[in-house]
Amino acid sequence: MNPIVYIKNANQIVSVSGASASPKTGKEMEDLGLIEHGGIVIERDRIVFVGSDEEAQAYVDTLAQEPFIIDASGKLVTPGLIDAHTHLVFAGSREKELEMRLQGASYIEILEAGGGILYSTTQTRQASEEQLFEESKKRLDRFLQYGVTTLEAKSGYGLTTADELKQLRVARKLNESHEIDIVSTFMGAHAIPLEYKSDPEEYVRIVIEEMLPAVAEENLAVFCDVFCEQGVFTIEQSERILEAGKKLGLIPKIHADEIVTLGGAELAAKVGAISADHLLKASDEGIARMAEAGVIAVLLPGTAFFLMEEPAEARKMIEAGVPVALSTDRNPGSCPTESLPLIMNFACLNMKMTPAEVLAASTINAAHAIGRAAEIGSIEVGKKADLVLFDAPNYLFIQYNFGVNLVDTVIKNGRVVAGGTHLRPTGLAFAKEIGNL
Ligand code: IZC
Ligand code: ZN
Repeated sequence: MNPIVYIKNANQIVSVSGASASPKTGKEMEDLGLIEHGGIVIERDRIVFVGSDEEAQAYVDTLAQEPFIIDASGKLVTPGLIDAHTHLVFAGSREKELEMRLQGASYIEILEAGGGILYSTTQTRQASEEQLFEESKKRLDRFLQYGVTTLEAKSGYGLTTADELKQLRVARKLNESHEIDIVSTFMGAHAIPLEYKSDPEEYVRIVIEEMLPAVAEENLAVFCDVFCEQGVFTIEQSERILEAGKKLGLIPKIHADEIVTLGGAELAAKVGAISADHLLKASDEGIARMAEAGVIAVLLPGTAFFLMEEPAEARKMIEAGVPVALSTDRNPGSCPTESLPLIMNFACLNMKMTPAEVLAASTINAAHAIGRAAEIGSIEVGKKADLVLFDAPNYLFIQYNFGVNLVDTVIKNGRVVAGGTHLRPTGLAFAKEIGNL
């Protein structure tokens, strides 16, 4: 018989329903499909019922078997959080750069001096697949504790065909073995490696003619991303790389207008990118083009915070009708955290997104940004049972009691897979029981 799990008597359920076909924009981002005193029923890995707790009880009463009950009294239930932008797979760390930046060096100066991404590239090239797997798995475990059930992972610390493939193969293995689902992005165009510093065009040629076909051949990525930035890849090079990716079936994404206003937002609209990410310095024209083309703005306020920069103009984007998603940008240089809830706090407090918009942005809109909205991102019948129980009475509370892990229980594919700092011993025993189903 299929196991049935009944999440009983949640104080509040944020269902984020009704936006699986297209991402939420404007005022729609405020509509969370709230259910007070709700219940959810799960069969195997799918949600089969969501509604008031009385209705949920009536639903399970009709079933021929006893459900496992998860008591959600006093708790908030949301869809599993989705991180649509991470650089998950790398070796080593860059804490020394924090000190350099505090002494006045800029992120780009550190990169131009052979540090930054290039330092992580050296470390990643030297690492075996096993080492990369272990280091990245630790980060994934932490993501899960913060309620993340699906994330996107980019390559881009290999910068040779073999080393890019190595990173993507590690991401694939992690996807196969870890509770978190991983959607991969090829980002060979993350930096010009030192050996091509005097001939960046030759590196672009290698990305287009060697790396992209190899990635497509092994079916190792869904998306192709480019660090389109002054001193990294130009608009023209980015366009060529993304168009070449498109021909091989890879959907474009862009690191756009992070440090200077280069026209990355406009390029995202032109090439039909699924998302443009960062956008700290996006022009009004770029924002308008993104709205017209339906490009999702993946905003990364943890990066702005860690680089001590002004964050993206989220309010302007939402008012212009751009669908906004939120993500960590987890990477060793400009955002070393797995706490998506903390990023949500930054979105609220530093970008003035409302608590409702923040939740839409880190669930259904993030699902759209990785092409998974038909399966995840909301609590609706038929979707995957990826859920987070927060030790919070309502959704406002998780922005108010900021910077602490309020995650109580994480459910992935209908199974309890993690508890946060508040999971009590009884909860752990229960998690083991359900986890072994
Ligand atoms: O390792 O610095 N911005 N890529 C673009 C990054 C940050 C990652 C890094
Ligand atoms: Zn990034």
